[in-house]
Amino acid sequence: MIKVDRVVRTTCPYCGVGCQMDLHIVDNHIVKVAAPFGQPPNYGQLCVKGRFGTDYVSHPSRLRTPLIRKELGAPRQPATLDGFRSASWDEALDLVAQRLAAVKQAFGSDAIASSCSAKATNEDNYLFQKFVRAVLGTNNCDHCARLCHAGSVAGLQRALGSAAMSNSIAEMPHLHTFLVTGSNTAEAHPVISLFMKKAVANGAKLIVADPRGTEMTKFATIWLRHRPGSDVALFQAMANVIVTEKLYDRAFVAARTEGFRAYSLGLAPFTPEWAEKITGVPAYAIRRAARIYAQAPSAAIYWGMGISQSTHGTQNTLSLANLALLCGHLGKPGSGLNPLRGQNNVQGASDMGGLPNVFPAYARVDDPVARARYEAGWGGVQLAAEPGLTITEMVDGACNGAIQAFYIMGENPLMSDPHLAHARHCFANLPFLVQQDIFFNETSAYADVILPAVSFAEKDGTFTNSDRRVQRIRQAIDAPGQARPDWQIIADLARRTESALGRRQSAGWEYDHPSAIWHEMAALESASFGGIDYARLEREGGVHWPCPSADHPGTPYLFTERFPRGKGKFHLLAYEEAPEEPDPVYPFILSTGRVLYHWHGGTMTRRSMLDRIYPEATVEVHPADAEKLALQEGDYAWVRSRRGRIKVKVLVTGRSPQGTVFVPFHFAEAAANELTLEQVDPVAKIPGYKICAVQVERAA
Ligand SMILES: Nc1nc2c(c(=O)[nH]1)N[C@H]1C(S)=C(S)[C@@H](COP(=O)(O)OP(=O)(O)OC[C@H]3O[C@@H](n4cnc5c(=O)[nH]c(N)nc54)[C@H](O)[C@@H]3O)O[C@H]1N2
Ligand SMILES: Nc1nc2c(c(=O)[nH]1)N[C@H]1C(S)=C(S)[C@@H](COP(=O)(O)OP(=O)(O)OC[C@H]3O[C@@H](n4cnc5c(=O)[nH]c(N)nc54)[C@H](O)[C@@H]3O)O[C@H]1N2
Ligand code: SF4
Ligand SMILES: [Mo]
Repeated sequence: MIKVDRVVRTTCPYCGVGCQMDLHIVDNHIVKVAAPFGQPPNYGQLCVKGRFGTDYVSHPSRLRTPLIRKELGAPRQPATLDGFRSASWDEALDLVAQRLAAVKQAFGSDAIASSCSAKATNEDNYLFQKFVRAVLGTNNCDHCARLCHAGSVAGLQRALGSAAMSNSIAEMPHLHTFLVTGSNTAEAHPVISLFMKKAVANGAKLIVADPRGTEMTKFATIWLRHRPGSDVALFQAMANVIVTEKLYDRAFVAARTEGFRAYSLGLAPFTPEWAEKITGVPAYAIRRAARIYAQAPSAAIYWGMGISQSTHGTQNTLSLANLALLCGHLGKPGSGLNPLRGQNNVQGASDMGGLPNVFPAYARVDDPVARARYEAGWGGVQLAAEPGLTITEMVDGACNGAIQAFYIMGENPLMSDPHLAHARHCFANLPFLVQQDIFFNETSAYADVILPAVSFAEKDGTFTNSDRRVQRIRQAIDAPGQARPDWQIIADLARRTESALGRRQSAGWEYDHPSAIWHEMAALESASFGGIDYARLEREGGVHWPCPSADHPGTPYLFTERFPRGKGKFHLLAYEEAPEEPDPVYPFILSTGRVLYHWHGGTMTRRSMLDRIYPEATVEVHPADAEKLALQEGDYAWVRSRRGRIKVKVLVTGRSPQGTVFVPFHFAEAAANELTLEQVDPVAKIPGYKICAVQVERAA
């Protein structure tokens, strides 16, 4: 038996479930990961990534010193690590401060773009947006939430006025009825899927609406296998049934909603027979699903990227919100509208104001009262009232010269953005790029300065999981080399940028510990966070915000009395086609997404033992399509779109429907985003990663 030096309780760095884990440390290495029983949200469960995938933190390629591009200022070419030299923190941070100050002075604040990180802590993200807003003077701050639940957020804001998951994970085993759509829960939120399966074992009815067969479809009472992109037709037809058959909750509709009359009259043409033609789902199945959902005493809806990542992501979300409002399945246990948040701290990065239109707790930048509070709280600065640019707009801005400098913390757009050839062109055109990461990733190749950050296991802070539960992470091991926690890098950079701008040094950047940063943030947004502090998190393990005071228990489910916008609002929707549909030259739909063993651009999981289990990119091809294409399992195929091509290994499987192929986006050497389309939802600005047209051909 090896003797364990210490066991440190922390939160998983991968997904939004926010599993609590105990890191067993020997000799500054994580040698084992266990999960505490009796502790929400995971009650002793972990998936393979939490259990075996944290070994990336000890990978030899961790960044250990700041790096500066050797040929600074020369026309930009993508560089390998050899194109960079080590530098001291003083040299690197002074260079960044001077360049950012120079851009601000020459081109104005809005020529600077920034991206905070859903992998970093609440404290890191609060400080990041404070630096961007208070020192750089712009609201150009966004993060991967844009590529993720932006469609859900825009839809929920319109329907309810709030975008967070309404109910808690702890309720799941006791669900009566639930709808899962556009979520490959068993691979993307594995521990949540265990609770869903438990609910089914306890007798719950499960409706799955997904074009692709997933583990969850095996547990479904009814599986609606609709055509990709036909969600509005499917869910609006369910609403038609609920209204026609008078299955809706009259009392709830009267007391808590608005716009019902016009909406219900407008629903008449959207019959199940009409929807059958568009979705491919038989009308009787649509009727049956509508009855199951409407007649349940309480029913929850869970969804993922199949709904949000669409050029109609806002509409898709509204079509789900309409169902919940009709049936009164909101504001009580086992109900609600629940977008399953993806990254470990995407909820937190959004809550902390890492978005172009809001401060922490979603206080709007164009609201003079909120602005005045932050101007006073941040030492008498003047803040911009105009909302900033979104990620996709900032990348485009680099192309057309509107953006002159980009500061990216913990994101990898050159794997995660759509249409990578376009994104690379934009980054090559950008005059100054600063990256702050734990590894050299695909985006680092375009950086001028790279700042080494520490990982979740090497710092203190908090993450907020998918059900709004604020939980601690704790330093368990020493950082490699000179790497520093993100919050320390930002605070140091902020002080240096203030001096480069010739500003009086404000006292706003002195923190001895992340708890002091939390304290500052919570005081500014006490209605949401005032009752949460590190001492309480130590005692209770986690608290669901909103939590306004120390004696408040926290809020596991929202909307008991009212919606943030007052009444819930119905929206009648028009069904629209995807911007690129298959044609004779590009006859297949490409759908992209995730596999259990890998994480996004693979920066972390491909430096983990998980890579040995799933070492290369794959394309799922339906057996009937495989026969036509003369493809067999294990062959290689070229997948081509109008934007690029990749070579991938063939999996022959009925998981994807005929006519659709699925490629995960985790593999740099065969990056799915070479193929995807950059068109975005007009409201949410999210790309439609789930549908573009491709051809598939056997590779020699
Ligand atoms: N292993 C692993 N887990 C992860 C991640 C990871 O990279 N790897 N990433 C995390 C992040 S950031 C996120 S956002 C989540 C995402 O979690 P998910 O959204 O569950 O993940 P995706 O693989 O994108 O799966 C989307 C689902 O949508 C379905 N779909 C495709 N087109 C349509 C459509 O038109 N309509 C409907 N209704 N469904 C459709 C697909 O068939 C698939 O089942 O996962 C998180 N968890
Ligand atoms: N085709 C296609 N593309 C997609 C999607 C899809 O379904 N299909 N999904 C989209 C979605 S939902 C998302 S959320 C995005 C994700 O897109 P990104 O957020 O760009 O992807 P990640 O690979 O998670 O990047 C995280 C980076 O943070 C670094 N990191 C980890 N921990 C820390 C830390 O503590 N500090 C710092 N500074 N860095 C850290 C990692 O090394 C990595 O480089 O991808 C989007 N792109
Ligand atoms: S379910 Fe998510 S939070 Fe839990 S162990 Fe797996 S990746 Fe980590
Ligand atoms: Mo995501």
